[in-house]
Amino acid sequence: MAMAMFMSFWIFLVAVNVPGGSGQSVQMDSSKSGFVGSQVELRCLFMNSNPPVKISQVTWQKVLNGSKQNVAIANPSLGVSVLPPFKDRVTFKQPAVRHRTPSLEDTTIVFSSLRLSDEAAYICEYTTFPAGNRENMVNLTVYARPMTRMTLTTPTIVARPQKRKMTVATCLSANGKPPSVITWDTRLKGEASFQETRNANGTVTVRSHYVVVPSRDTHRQKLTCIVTYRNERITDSVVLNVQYEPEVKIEGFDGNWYLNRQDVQLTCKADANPPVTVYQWKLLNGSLPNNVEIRNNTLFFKGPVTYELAGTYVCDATNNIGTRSGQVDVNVTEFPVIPPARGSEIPLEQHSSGAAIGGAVGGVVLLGVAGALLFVFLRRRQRTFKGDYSTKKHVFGNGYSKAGGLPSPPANAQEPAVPRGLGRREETGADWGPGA
Ligand SMILES: *[C@@H]1O[C@H](CO)[C@@H](O)[C@H](O)[C@H]1NC(C)=O
Ligand SMILES: *[C@@H]1O[C@H](CO)[C@@H](O)[C@H](O)[C@H]1NC(C)=O
Ligand SMILES: *[C@@H]1O[C@H](CO)[C@@H](O)[C@H](O)[C@H]1NC(C)=O
Ligand SMILES: *[C@@H]1O[C@H](CO)[C@@H](O)[C@H](O)[C@H]1NC(C)=O
Ligand SMILES: *[C@@H]1O[C@H](CO)[C@@H](O)[C@H](O)[C@H]1NC(C)=O
Ligand SMILES: CC(=O)N[C@H]1CO[C@H](CO)[C@@H](O)[C@@H]1O
Repeated sequence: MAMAMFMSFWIFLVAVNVPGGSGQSVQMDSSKSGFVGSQVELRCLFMNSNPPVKISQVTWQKVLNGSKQNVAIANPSLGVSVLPPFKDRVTFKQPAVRHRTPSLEDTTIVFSSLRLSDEAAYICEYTTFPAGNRENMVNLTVYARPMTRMTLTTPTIVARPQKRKMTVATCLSANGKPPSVITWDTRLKGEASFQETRNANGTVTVRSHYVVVPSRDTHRQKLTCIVTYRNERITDSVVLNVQYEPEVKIEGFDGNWYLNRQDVQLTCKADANPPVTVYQWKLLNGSLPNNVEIRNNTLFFKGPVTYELAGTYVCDATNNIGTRSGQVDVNVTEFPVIPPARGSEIPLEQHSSGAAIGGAVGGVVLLGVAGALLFVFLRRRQRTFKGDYSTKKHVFGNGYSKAGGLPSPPANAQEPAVPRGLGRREETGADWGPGA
């Protein structure tokens, strides 16, 4: 509270120069400012108390580097004079100053079409009789609004495999006074460099380059330049267009290509800018099987799966920037791979607590009891209905059911059907986890 009162008192002192002295004073603003080309009023008021004095002349002067230069003079008997460099741009605000019997209490001047060179201190001096001279001073500051611009180095930036840093955008705030401050806002990982050039007329050009290593990750990233000029914020954004060679992967092999499966296919998926123009398929250490049909980026295998399909398939994808490959190891199994039963896995993964383990143990015990009961039941049936059992056996031995799409392996198959591309199956398995 006391602090605030002190501050306002201080501001009052600064805002209005009230020099000491008896009776008379000249009142002015302590400082004024304006932009190049604009106009500004420099206030000058003669405050007179008793006894009244006679104003014999009012002189406005510009003070720069300690040297004084007359700007305008108002004399009650001789009239008004505005001196050459200021003639067209400075006038007394009150018409009364120019009257035949002038009133010189308010000799405020209007300064128009401000130039940077007008920045100086200005003295308003009253010559009075019999009190002598009274004067005061105002500091005039001239601002120049900068020209602000953001540019991309090139409309399209090419990500080179050498991973060289390059300037992708430049932000410029030219010929400003006071100088601007440039900052960047982006999620791009990069560095900014800053550079300031002082011009002869007192303005400053600020320039900042934003440097990144162009890559797939920098494509479509937004880069914003924030120029702060006095209390203004000017922002400008660009979205990078980065060209990069294809990033290739092959989809379609699910780790479960078994003999006689129908309609399998491999698709070459490429992320590229610009888009891929050419896809090329090949089989490492061999030629593509006869029954494949290539349509755009997809390899269709006509007819049933055979062992001949196994191998490492490579897809070369090409765009303007380059060619990159993806590959997949295809293994063919005799029988379909049956995914592990879901029910037995999920509860264990979701709560790996004592309770869950207890439940699992309980389940195993229960399964054991059920198995024993079934065994006893079947033994009894075998003894009573022998023919019935043989029909069941026949059903088991029967081949592939059309509805499910996945034929079951014969009951007498000794070796388990283990896929050779096991890694992929673990990927799909993750989809059944707690997260899915
Ligand atoms: C005006 O500017 C001068 C120098 O730039 C400074 O010394 C002086 O204190 C200023 N006067 C006021 C009233 O701000
Ligand atoms: C004021 O003085 C500085 C050096 O002290 C000089 O560079 C500048 O040109 C001078 N300005 C004028 C208007 O004479
Ligand atoms: C200041 O100087 C710069 C460089 O010479 C110029 O481009 C700019 O227009 C000048 N500004 C003003 C307000 O005269
Ligand atoms: C494929 O051929 C290359 C040599 O041409 C050989 O080094 C490589 O071991 C072969 N790969 C397979 C899986 O046969
Ligand atoms: C595949 O290529 C054909 C021309 O061969 C074209 O008409 C079709 O649009 C393409 N399909 C896709 C999905 O790119
Ligand atoms: C041809 C081929 O890709 N064979 C692979 C099948 O899977 C086994 C193991 O999973 C690999 O060792 C083979 O190279």
